[in-house]
Amino acid sequence: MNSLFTLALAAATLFHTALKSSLPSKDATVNAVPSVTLTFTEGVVLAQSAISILRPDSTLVEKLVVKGGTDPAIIVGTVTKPLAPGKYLVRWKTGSDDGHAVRGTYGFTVTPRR
Ligand SMILES: [Cu+2]
Repeated sequence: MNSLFTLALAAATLFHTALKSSLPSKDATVNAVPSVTLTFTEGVVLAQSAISILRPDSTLVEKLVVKGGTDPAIIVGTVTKPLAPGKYLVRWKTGSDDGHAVRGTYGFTVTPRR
């Protein structure tokens, strides 16, 4: 790989979209999770977007139906099955406007309702 190509890759990595915030947020403890909302630093490609909820051992709990909103930087996955108390992972992927795929995983915990 020549150095110019390496530089171009580094620049692309700097400028494509990144996860800015999420609901539930990373490492949050919540009573219920009706949906997962991911907000990115730039617009994302809905057709390349996927959000799943997994157990900590990566067993699939639910692959969410993902929708966009009026803000192209936000995607929302609807959780149809109530989550039992326990620890979970959100695994997401999406596409930047520049064509690069971005992905990530973060954890959250569901506690019993009082
Ligand atoms: Cu990029």
